[in-house]
Amino acid sequence: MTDRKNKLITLEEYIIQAQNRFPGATGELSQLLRDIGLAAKIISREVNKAGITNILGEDGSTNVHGESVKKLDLFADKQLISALNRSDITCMVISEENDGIVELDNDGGKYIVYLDPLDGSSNIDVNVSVGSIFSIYMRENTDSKTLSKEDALQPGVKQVAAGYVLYGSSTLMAYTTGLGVSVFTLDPSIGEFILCDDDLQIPDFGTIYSVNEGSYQSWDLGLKKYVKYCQVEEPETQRPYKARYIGSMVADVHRTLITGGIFIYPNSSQYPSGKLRLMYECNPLSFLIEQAGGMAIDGNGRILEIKPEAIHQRTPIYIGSRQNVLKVKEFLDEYAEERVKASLS
Ligand code: FDP
Repeated sequence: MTDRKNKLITLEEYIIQAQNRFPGATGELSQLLRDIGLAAKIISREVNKAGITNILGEDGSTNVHGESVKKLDLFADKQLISALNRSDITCMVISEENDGIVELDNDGGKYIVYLDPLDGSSNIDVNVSVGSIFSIYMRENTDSKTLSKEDALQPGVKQVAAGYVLYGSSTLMAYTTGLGVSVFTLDPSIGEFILCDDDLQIPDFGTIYSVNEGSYQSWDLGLKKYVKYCQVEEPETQRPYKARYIGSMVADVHRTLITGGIFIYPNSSQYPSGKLRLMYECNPLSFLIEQAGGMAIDGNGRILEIKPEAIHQRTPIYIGSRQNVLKVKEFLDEYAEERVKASLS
């Protein structure tokens, strides 16, 4: 935890202090993070009173992935995009809720922002934690006036910042600019995010595994064997591990970041390329987890090194404590041949 325990530091102050450490910084990224912080407060307020204002439930449409859209998803999408449109910093937004790219009014904007405005939204109606995820890239091609999807297809290693806001028992924001992970909790009485940790580290090993076991039959053999390994009684290796699955990636990954362990959303016969989205779910959370000392892979290599081909691309993910991720990789590698044989038969 931070050693500045007796001094409350707000998100705004912290961002300015961090910016001052870089003499050449223009302050634009800081402004962008502050804009996201503002939208997060508005979304948090709405999430907390969702039942009262009858904003719960589906709006009747489906998003680009064919999933039913909840009213709060749309609200969160709108708030974040209009917050980003306030300052001339962001040229383009890609959001789970929009099929194509959303061009903002700022041709000269330097940044491209990916958003999952309300992750885990199937949990909204049952009062379970949901979150907003963001991932920020620099626009590389500044010569061309026109923007295209290609400008946005950069691998995760090129993120300049990423983070999430978790609307849980309290509202919390975690972000990284590549210099560790900082965490803030929203104090609703003063409407400010207050710094609670400025260098969060994930335990190197944890005793929780998190995966939707209902899909067990459709997994590759390596993952089946790994999950059976987690369930074996062996006190010397602290097994059996505990199973925990919220069903909101942002909440499951947040728990993993704090307590250690592993969160998995694999490929399966139902989702041959995995279900979760590379650009606005897996990349930002992988950046954070790596910055906290953990690991994130797609079963073969690092998530952050995947070369994206589409803005809404999906990927399998194994993310969490270093030792746990390395262990599942051993199982996946050991049974990789069976996987190839199965795909050929
Ligand atoms: P949701 O569909 O509720 O938005 O983003 C997809 C996601 O949630 C993740 O947050 C979550 O981890 C996963 O889907 C849950 O999927 P399953 O219901 O297949 O377990």
